[in-house]
Amino acid sequence: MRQKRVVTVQDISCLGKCSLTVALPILSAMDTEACVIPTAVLSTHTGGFSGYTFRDLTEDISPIADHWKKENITFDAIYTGYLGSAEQCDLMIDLFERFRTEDNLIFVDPAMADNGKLYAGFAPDFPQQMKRVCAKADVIDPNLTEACLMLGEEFPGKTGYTREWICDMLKRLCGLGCKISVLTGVILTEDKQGAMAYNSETDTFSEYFSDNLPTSFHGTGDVFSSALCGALVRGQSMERALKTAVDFTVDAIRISAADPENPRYGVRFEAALPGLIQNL
Ligand code: PXL
Repeated sequence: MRQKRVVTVQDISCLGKCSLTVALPILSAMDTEACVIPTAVLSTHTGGFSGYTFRDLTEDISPIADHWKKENITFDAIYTGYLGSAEQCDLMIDLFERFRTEDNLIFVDPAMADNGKLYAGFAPDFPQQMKRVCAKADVIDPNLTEACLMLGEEFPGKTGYTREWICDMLKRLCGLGCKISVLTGVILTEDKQGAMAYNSETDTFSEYFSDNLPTSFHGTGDVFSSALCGALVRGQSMERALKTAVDFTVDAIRISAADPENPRYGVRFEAALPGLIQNL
C-alpha cells in the first residue's frame, strides 16, 4: 500500500500528552506520514494546569499552506483538532477548500469541551464557530458535551440517555453538513463505553463498545481521534475503524489505570502502540 499522507492541524501542548504530541506518534505508528500545522504553542494543555504560556501561530497557517500549494503537495487526509479562535476556524475552512480532492478525508475533531463544560479560555460562542468547520467535514467525532454544545442541547450527563437519543443526535450532527458523525464516550449500559457513528450518505449506523473503565484521563479524545483518523485513511471500514480506535484507547486507559499518575498528565498510550500496530 502506498504510504498515506495526513496533515494534522492543532496546537502543540509541550507537556501533557494531547493534541500534536499524541497525534504525531499515533499516526506514525500507523505508518501514515504525519505532516503538521501547529496552531499554537502552549507550555501545557489548559486542563488542570494554570499559568500556561500560549503563543498563537495563526499568522503562520496561510503561508505554510501557500508554500505547499506551490509545491503541489496533496494530502490523503486533513485532520483538525483543538483550534484557538474563530479566525483559526475560518482558516480551516479555507484550508479544506484549497486541499480537498475527490477522495481525501476531511476529519474534524471539534476538541473544545468535556464533562458538560467548555475548556478554559473559550468564549461561550466558540461552539458556533466550530459548527462551521464541522459543516465542511467528511467525518466529525465530538464527545457528548461537544455535540450538545453545537446542537444547543442540554448535556444529559455521562449516562442516562437512550440509544434512540444518540441516534437522533448523530443524525442532527450530520444535519450540520458533514457526511459522517461519530459520537465518543457513549455509555448505554454501565459496564460498556464506546462510540457510535452515522453515515448520512448510506443512512447506516455503526458502533463499537468495550469495557467502561472507572478512571478517566486527560487527552483520551485526542488519542481516539488520531487512531480513528489513521484507521480511516488506511481504508478501514467505519465499523472496523471504531474497533481499532476504541480498543486502542481502552488499552491505553487500562495500562494507565494500573499505574495511576495525576490524570492531567494524560494516558500512557505509548505502551498500547504495539497492539495498535498489530491490529492494522
Ligand atoms: O485534548 C484537547 C486539548 C488540546 N489542546 C489544548 C487543550 C486541550 C484540552 O484541554 O487544553 C491546549
